[in-house]
Amino acid sequence: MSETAVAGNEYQAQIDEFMGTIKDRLVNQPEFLQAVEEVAESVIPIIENNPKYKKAKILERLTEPDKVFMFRVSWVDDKGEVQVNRGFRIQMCGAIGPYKGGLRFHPSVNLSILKFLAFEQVFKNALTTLPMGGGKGGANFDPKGKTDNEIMRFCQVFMSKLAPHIGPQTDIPAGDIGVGGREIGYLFGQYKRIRNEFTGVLTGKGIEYGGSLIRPEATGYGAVYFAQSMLETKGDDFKGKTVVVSGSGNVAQYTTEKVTELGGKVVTLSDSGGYIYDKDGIDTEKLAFVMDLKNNKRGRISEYADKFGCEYHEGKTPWEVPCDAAFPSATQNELNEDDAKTLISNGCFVISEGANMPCTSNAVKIFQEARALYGPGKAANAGGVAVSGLEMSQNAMMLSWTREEVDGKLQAIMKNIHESCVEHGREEDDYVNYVKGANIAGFLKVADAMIAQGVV
Ligand code: NDP
Ligand code: 2IT
Repeated sequence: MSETAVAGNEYQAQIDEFMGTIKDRLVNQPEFLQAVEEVAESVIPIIENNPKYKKAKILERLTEPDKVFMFRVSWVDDKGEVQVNRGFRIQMCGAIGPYKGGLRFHPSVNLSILKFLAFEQVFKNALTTLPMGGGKGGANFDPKGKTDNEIMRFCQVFMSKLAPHIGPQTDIPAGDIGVGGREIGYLFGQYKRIRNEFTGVLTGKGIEYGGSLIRPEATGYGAVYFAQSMLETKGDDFKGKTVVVSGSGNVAQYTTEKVTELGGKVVTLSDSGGYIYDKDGIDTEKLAFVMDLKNNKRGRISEYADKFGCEYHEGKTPWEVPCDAAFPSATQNELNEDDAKTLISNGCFVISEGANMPCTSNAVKIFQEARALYGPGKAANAGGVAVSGLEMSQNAMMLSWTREEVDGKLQAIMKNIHESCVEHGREEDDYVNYVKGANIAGFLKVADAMIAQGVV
């Protein structure tokens, strides 16, 4: 039996007891509970063996946000009709630096989803080795089908409401689903108008006004670098590997670019409508089409199949396609237990999460039982926020680094995260449980900082 299984059994009563204390008041927050339970399973054995963490009630404090802001965003659409949305910012934990994390604009956005994302961000940011606390925000706004002017008006009202609560030393938002370069530009412009100051209050900015080179590429590249490190533990690499990617947004695009550069073949991309399966591989030219389709024309991935004459599977996810490696890069819980079984039985042995919590808890168990190389989002997709941290450094110093410098630092950070996971996640049979490793490494840094700063 593996160490996880033994530890899981040994501390199950304490895990259940802890989850029992928070479950009752969080019945309506399933995603948040899912994220907390996974961390609790990893860190409760540490807490039980270190009375200082227990006495300081670190896990109890980490699962209650520092602050939550919720606000109305009313704006007028192009037809002159009044629209009302709900905006949020969760400031989860500021023990190791100012709150840092993305903004998501998607109709599904609610308190549970943003709290799970903010909670994950706390551990992820700690793993990067940069001084950043954890936060997340967004709105239940659907950017699909909106004109540029509507997006701008929405962003301006959203920022008017958010501005009092953020700042370059307080809380630094960035992009996430539905928030890319265009939205960050409008949000930045409005912050500057209200505050009359030009500061690094947001990351993911355009290169002309304080952005960092490699920030757009960082999450996807980082997820591939992380997978590369996992492969290296087996003396393997991406050459000749068949790779399945979900999503077709920022993370999926640059994952595809880096896998291709390293000699792998990406055969799928998806969006909420379905997935395309291109057996010949999505080469540089085809990827350029996807980037134009998604980032400029804001079209559907099915148009790829029309253009290049490949298969399109409406309403389906790409996990049924045989592959060596999978990069879930769309959204939470997009890969379930059955998908995991299918992937494993088709020979997939590397899973690197570009998205946040894309695999259900049962899917993760299937991967780990099969002893696959499984990199959880808080480790594998940390490259995005890491380069956001590097953007903050460049803004503070009022200079900008070259592509090579930033990419070099990103690679070093991803290697370091991989090493931390190995250090804290190695099982008795030498299998690396990257979930356990990432959770423990992130937790220890944040917990020690909290203890040092007293009960605040
Ligand atoms: P984008 O908005 O650029 O792209 C999102 C992609 O995911 C689109 O293809 C979208 O399809 C698809 N998608 C979104 N929601 C759903 C859904 N409910 N069902 C099916 N497909 C869906 O976002 P990003 O690429 O930036 O983000 C993707 C994931 O990566 C998210 O989980 C995010 O939290 C995570 N992440 C992002 C980072 C970043 O720096 N951007 C950093 C770390 C993690 P459609 O257009 O049809 O909605
Ligand atoms: O989930 C994430 O790490 C992000 N969306 C990026 C956060 C950031 O501050 O760059």
